Amino acid sequence: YVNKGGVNDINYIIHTLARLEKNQNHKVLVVDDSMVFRNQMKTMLENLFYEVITVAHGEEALGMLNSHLNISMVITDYNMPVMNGLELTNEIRKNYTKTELCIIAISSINDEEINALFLKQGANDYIKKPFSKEEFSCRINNSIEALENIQYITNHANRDFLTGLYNRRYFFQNMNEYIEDIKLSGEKFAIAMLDIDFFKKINDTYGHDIGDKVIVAISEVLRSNTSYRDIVARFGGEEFCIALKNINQYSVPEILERLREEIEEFVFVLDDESEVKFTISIGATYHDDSDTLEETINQADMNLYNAKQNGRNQVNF
Ligand code: GH3
Ligand code: MG
Ligand code: MG
Ligand code: MG
Repeated sequence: YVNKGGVNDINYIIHTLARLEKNQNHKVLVVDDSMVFRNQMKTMLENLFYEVITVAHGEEALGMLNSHLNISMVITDYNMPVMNGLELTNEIRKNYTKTELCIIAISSINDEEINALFLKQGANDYIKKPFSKEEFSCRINNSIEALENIQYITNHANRDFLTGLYNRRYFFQNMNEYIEDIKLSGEKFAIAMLDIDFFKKINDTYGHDIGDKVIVAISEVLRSNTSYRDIVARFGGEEFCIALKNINQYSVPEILERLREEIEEFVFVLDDESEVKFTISIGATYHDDSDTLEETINQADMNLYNAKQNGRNQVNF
């Protein structure tokens, strides 16, 4: 229905067609007690290329959100048994922010306050029945587009451009929140600082571009040899910092030694099929509850200095 309702603006049509392709990446959860309306919504959304899941009430919706990662949008009715749309919106917002999930409320209810109430509870938008298909598709697409933009910006603010690893800013933000969270549980973590050995020589021998590719290759080795819980960050040039979370004290030297070996064994093959090899030095320490994050990082950094002094390609604890 790109061109229904008398809209002939070519830019609008081009924009909408471009959206259809992106919409395929989004799951939309429709919550409505009326089967007729659920099916009608499903058809309209599928015509916009969204992947659609439908449920008949709020509790089912909450269960679906918990079990399905990656739902981008919830479209909820107001009048439903068990839990009305406002209560559902309120429940969802306890766990999902507007930067994670859009909520759109739809109702025919003739109460002027309802629309503001939904927005106050955290809905992104409100659509009053009856509505045209065109209004529906514009509002749904607008909210999804805003979500995409926020997620794009957030991702770029948190990550290093070259490697896609987390950046220093995100590392500190995440770790300070984590340290607050583990105060009660007593969970332990370790910090490792890593620096590529004789990296200047790689740049001087093969050029800066190959140097960059080596940094990317090493990033991938670091990522694939750590847990999804760990924070792997590029702190600068050819220096990395890893937070190993929720550790069993005795496993850390082993994990880091394996990481060092993986990098030592890694072969970077150039276009002319010649091979580049490199090693990394690692300084690490456990976080002590009485220390600040900065103090722990400084300790790891001193240990990295010692690893370099003692001959490089080693882990110093
Ligand atoms: P060491 O074993 O003592 O660490 O020796 P090193 O040569 O690696 O010395 P250092 O860590 O001090 O040098 C880092 C060099 O890495 C300096 C700079 O030329 C290079 N470098 C820093 N950032 C980048 C980057 O983003 N890309 C590339 N290609 N090189 C970088
Ligand atoms: Mg209803
Ligand atoms: Mg360095
Ligand atoms: Mg170095």
